[in-house]
Amino acid sequence: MVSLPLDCDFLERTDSFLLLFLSQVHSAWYMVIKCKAAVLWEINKPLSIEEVEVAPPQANEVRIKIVSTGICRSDDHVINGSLVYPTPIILGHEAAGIVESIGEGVTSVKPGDKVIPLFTPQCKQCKACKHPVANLCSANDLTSSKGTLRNGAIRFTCRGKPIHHFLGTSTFTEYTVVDEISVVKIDPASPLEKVCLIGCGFTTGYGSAVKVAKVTPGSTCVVFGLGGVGLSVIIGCKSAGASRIIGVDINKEKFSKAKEVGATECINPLDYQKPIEDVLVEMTKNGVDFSFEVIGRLDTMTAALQSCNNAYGVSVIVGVPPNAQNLSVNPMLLLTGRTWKGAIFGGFKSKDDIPKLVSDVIAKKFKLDPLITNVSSLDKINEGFDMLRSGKSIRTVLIM
Ligand code: CND
Ligand code: ZN
Repeated sequence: MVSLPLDCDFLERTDSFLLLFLSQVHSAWYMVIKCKAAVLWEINKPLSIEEVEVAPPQANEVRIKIVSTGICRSDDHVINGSLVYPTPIILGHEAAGIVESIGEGVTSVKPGDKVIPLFTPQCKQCKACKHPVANLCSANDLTSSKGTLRNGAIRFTCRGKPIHHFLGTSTFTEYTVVDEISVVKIDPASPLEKVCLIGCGFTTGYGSAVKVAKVTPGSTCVVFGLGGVGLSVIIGCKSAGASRIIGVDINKEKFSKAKEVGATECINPLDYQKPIEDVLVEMTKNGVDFSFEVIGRLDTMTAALQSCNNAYGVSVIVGVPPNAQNLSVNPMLLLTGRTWKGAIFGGFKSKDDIPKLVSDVIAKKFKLDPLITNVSSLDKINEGFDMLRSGKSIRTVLIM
């Protein structure tokens, strides 16, 4: 916790009014906060709105008042069991908020700062953080799936039971506690009800195009899956100067929005007799320069790979695949010269890059508005998930 200078010398020098004030502030900092949160007690069940206790932040931890949080398909992957995490758990990883209190040793944020929690942390010490390009900090909880803070701690309790953290963030709650490496200060002018999308969807998609694939001017791209992340890939392809951007989705309701953000054409695999990769190779005379799988299915990952040019195409896996399933591919697909890669969080180094992306939003370099189709409240979170599953929403943002 923030240590106030309550040593003996200080006590003697300080008048009683100031001391009373300081002790009240001090105890407020140590207080457990009771607030509302959406708890997943077990998989394949709706989230339950509960009163939870949020413990104060300990050393190198930060307690955040969440202001807005988006509903991403990765949260749904946990609900349906395709991404495995321990339950009970508080999901949510795409948010913006305000620091409420800080633990001892925290220097990069202070109470009152506007912040974004980071589901991909940046410790700046591990090999990945020190690598010039890599961004998967070894302190991440995606690969370990522990459902705790970095030191194994849990700061949520509900009905007397400890409730797990998700990806070091847990944002479907009015207050959360994160490690300092999992939060970054953003511009005080940030519109918090929108920049939550910088915490996952926009950044993941945009970075997959500009940073991971490194889309080139005049190139042809195909994006499989036109949800919030896929549309953000399209925004990235367009800003990198791609001249042809083909959207692929089995839900044609997604096409108008895809065109609004930059797709030059959209196709539905259900409209064709032959495999969609063959359709794309024909349409583009030997395959696209860059392809992106932004759904999280094994068949579309292979189709995306096969859609790119066999000599120089680059295919990026963005979608999170179902747990414990493997792909079998003919290595010839790669031997001829294709590159197959994937990335978390669009390859961005979170602490370094998020504040810049937020500044770009404030400077109107990108618009997040087309991605936000619904604004709702924490109480209506299950309806928000239903909208995502039925394909009726792109992003629902919950305002807390
Ligand atoms: P969302 O569900 O909004 O979009 C997926 C889209 O795919 C929908 O429009 C579907 O209609 C479409 N679709 C489904 N099946 C098919 C199919 N067979 N062929 C063509 N289209 C299909 O999801 P989202 O945009 O929130 O997330 C997309 C994926 O990205 C998902 O797997 C999520 O978990 C993942 C992701 C990855 C990362 C990362 O860091 N790599 C971060 N966040 C989310
Ligand atoms: Zn996400």
